[in-house]
Amino acid sequence: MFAQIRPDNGRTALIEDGRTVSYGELDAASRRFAAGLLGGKADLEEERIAFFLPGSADYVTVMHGVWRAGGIAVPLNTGSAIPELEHYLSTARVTRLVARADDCANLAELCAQCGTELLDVAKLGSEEAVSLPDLPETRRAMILFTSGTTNKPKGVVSTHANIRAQITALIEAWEWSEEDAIPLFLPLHHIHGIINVLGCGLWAGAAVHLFGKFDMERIVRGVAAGDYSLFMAVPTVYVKILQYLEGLESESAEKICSGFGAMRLNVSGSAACPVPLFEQWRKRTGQVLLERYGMTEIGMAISNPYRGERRAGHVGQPLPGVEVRLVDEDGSVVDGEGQPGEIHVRGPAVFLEYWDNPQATAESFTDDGWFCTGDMAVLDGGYYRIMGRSSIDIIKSGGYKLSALEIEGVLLNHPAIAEIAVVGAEDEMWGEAVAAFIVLQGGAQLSFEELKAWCDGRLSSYKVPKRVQFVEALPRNAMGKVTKPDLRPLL
Ligand code: MLC
Ligand code: AMP
Repeated sequence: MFAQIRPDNGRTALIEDGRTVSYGELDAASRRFAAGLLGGKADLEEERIAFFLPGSADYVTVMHGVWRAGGIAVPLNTGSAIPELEHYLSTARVTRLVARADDCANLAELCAQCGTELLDVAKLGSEEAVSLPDLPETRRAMILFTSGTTNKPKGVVSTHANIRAQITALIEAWEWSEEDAIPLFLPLHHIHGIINVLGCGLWAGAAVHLFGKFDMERIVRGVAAGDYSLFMAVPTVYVKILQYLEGLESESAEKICSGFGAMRLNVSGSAACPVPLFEQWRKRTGQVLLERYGMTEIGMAISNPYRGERRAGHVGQPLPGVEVRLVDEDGSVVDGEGQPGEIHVRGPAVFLEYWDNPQATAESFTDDGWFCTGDMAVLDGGYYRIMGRSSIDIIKSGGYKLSALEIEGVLLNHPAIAEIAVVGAEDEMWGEAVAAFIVLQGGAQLSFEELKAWCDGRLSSYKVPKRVQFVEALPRNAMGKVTKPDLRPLL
């Protein structure tokens, strides 16, 4: 993976706040960083090194430095609450955490608790010339935390070979080249930002423009100026841009729309792109969005074609090197069109395992090596169409996958809450919004505002319920279990 930074291509790798970093500089910086991490050792031997950094040249240097030194990179969500970070550090048994000086003060107590050494990113490079380990591609490279139908997020482990397969499939399918330029504003603890944008960009020798976060004004200024050839985002971002354009005078809006129209590709994914959004984007910018389907565990699996019909409401066909099948409720492989089934995926891009969790790993694969995604789809005129997820306990909000059970588990610690059911409520902006039905303890009082304030520091902001209904009781089935599907129409 790291080998793909070509130091002598004479091109710009990263652009951050007007500062450019060439491939040669990035290569040298990541080598120095690797040497600093190694501190005389020959190989980090899969030591877990976490980093708490916004999308920045520092982030890229650290990630590649960890890889070059033979460690496992654990990029953290800089928006996480401390208890969430504690889970990541302790689950992955992280030995060292790299952060900026400004953040170190806030992380010191946590690191002391977890027995994790805290390192200031500015102080870690070593000028000493060291030889870096020669690593097999089977070496574990990265742990990303993902929510599922269990209470706490699980660590998805990918090897260098997995990452290579995930990246090269997209380079081939979407015809990435070193002439490309792309803005990167998605969070860098998920594959959309890490693999589809940063990984592909660097592999291709393209220019990646770094924004620490989604900064509408700066990003659309770059679009209007013709700075980018590619744009990749979650549907919420496209909704936000369309809304923003509505508020502009027509000349400024036109410049931005023409900027999008002049790009060679706009991609949407991580959540369903509603057909009206697809149509509005085409009408406003002239771009036909390319929708694709993926998952942390498998990279991108299915994509509409770069050349050929991009069909609204559909995700297309399997990417190069990816095998896909649909399996119905009886466990039979679906043969042909029009019959829904769970998406199963196989191939070199599929992750190795859930970290330290052989049971979850075993449960998510069939005996013959297919990964069971939990997403339902149907083949419809030669194109896959996603129908939803088999579990109501998984919510997709703004492209983030959230576990209803994790959120319920945290909120149940509130002294006024007796019972709670969290669900995803349909939402035009966010796809789904986190919604909670709450039964209060007898005599207790709690307002929505008080609940939100209580969540601060306990949950990342996008996990905090955006809609709440206080109810007398939760509906139950004959077995006494809360029946969530019945709740959604009430929102
Ligand atoms: C934030 N807000 C939300 C929210 N997230 N409200 C409802 N639902 C949510 N999910 C609120 C905040 O509380 C705040 O409210 C206001 O919106 C602005 O918050 P923000 O964080 O500043 O928003 P913004 O920066 O505009 O972020 C929007 C976004 C972001 C879409 C850019 O959510 C994002 O980056 N999402 C992408 C996640 C991603 O990369 N997923 C890929 C996973 S990998 P207030 O009241 O304070 O103003 C994967 C595989 C695959 O899925 O296939 O790719
Ligand atoms: P994550 O676990 O965060 O990687 O999210 C992966 C999940 O996002 C998938 O299992 C799907 O449920 C969802 N997803 C990704 N792309 C799409 C898409 N194009 N349409 C619908 N759902 C999608």
